[in-house]
Amino acid sequence: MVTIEDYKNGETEWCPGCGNFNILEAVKRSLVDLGKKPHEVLMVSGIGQSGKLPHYLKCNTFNSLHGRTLPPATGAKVANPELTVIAVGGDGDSYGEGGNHFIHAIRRNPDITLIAHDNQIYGLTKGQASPTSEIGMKTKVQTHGVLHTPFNPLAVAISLDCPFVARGFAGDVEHLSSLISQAISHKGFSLVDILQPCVTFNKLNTYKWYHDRVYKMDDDGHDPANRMAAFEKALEWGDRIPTGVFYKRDSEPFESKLDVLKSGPLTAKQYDSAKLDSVFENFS
Ligand SMILES: Cc1ncc(C[n+]2csc(CCOP(=O)(O)OP(=O)(O)O)c2C)c(N)n1
Ligand SMILES: [Mg+2]
Repeated sequence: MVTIEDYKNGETEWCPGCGNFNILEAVKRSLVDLGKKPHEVLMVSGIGQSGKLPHYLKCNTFNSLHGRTLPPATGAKVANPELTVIAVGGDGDSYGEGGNHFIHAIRRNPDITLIAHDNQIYGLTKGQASPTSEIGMKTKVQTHGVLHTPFNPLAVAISLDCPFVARGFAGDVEHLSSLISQAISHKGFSLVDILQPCVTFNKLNTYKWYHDRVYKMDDDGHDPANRMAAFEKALEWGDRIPTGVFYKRDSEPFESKLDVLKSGPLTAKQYDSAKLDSVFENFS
């Protein structure tokens, strides 16, 4: 039997009260609830406070570059579709520097889950505005307030027909863990955007700010099969902020369409070094 203890790995370097603690707890609970053993799981991250999450889990991990979480996660899934692959990124990592990868990974549709720690700020680099920061938010760099329209990851994902789109809140571990479990279990690309207070650098979107606004769509009778309704919910942001599963549909993941994988994972195959030599010779 798998337990939380199996995934425990060292001390964290996050600030006391950081929303990342609850995200880490929710991820562990989901993996344990799904009965995933640590060697069956690969966590891939980029650079950021969020990118440290895999360091604090005892399982397979890969730490990529800032904004480059999804390409290695996709590559690993294709090499070994039997792995449960989870990509972890910040709002800057996933939607800023990694914005193009976000869009095209959804189109490619590998069976991986993206957990986006959306604290509406660049945490690691000490508090610059991120793609999801609100207009008018003042930072040490945006001294007159943010001018750009915030990026809406959920609306973008739904517009690309992403097979599973959800939003959780780091202040509600139980609900968040249920969303992460559903995302991991759902076939195809899954997005879980997580509202995550950054207690040090984001003094606007605090736990109280979120608690005053966040509600669960499940209690509202939202139908995740209804794409138009999902899109409308994705545009709701203000006095009320919806969380839960916005949209889901069945899909055939990228790796299932690849003939080369029909006879088993690439990682289980013997390679023919003579063939490889002739390929290398072509480039010499
Ligand atoms: C290619 C590259 N560009 C920029 C940086 C600098 N950098 C590191 S983390 C980061 C932003 C972190 O913000 P976010 O992704 O939201 O993660 P958080 O720390 O808030 O969890 C930036 C700009 C870098 N390390 N590499
Ligand atoms: Mg961030």
